[in-house]
Amino acid sequence: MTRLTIVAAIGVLSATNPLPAMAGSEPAGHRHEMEVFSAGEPGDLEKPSRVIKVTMQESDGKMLFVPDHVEVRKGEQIKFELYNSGELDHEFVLATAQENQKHAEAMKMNPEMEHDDPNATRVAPKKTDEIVWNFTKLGEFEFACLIPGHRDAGMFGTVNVK
Ligand SMILES: [Cu+2]
Repeated sequence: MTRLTIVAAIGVLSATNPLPAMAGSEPAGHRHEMEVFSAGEPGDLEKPSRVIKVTMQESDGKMLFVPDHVEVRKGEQIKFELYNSGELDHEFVLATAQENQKHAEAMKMNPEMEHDDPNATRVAPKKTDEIVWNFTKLGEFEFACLIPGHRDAGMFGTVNVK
């Protein structure tokens, strides 16, 4: 699967820059070239963050985040400390619920798609990772696991920015 077909499959990038200008430092996985994020902005590691620990897990046929609801003040920077306590890989993708739903559908067609964007990461079993995020916008956002079937199994949570 090439990068271009993945981008086409997602169908969200109407103005993708075809030049490889931004490709130099990119890790594997797909990246959205127009870096506009619905849930705010990537965090600044030089600045302080409030830490919120989120566990990713499976139990009784369900997949979930604990906690599955977070309250944030507008302008607050949050460091999500992620821990996958389950047996499977899980993702944390921060966007709007609508975007995550669309993206999850796209991933059902491209299950090997992985995320390594400022607003998203994939965490292997028993591993940890972090997402530092600046919540610059009011509203309700969602963190979800977009590995096929996981969001449908309950693997999403909400962030309310007030
Ligand atoms: Cu998952």
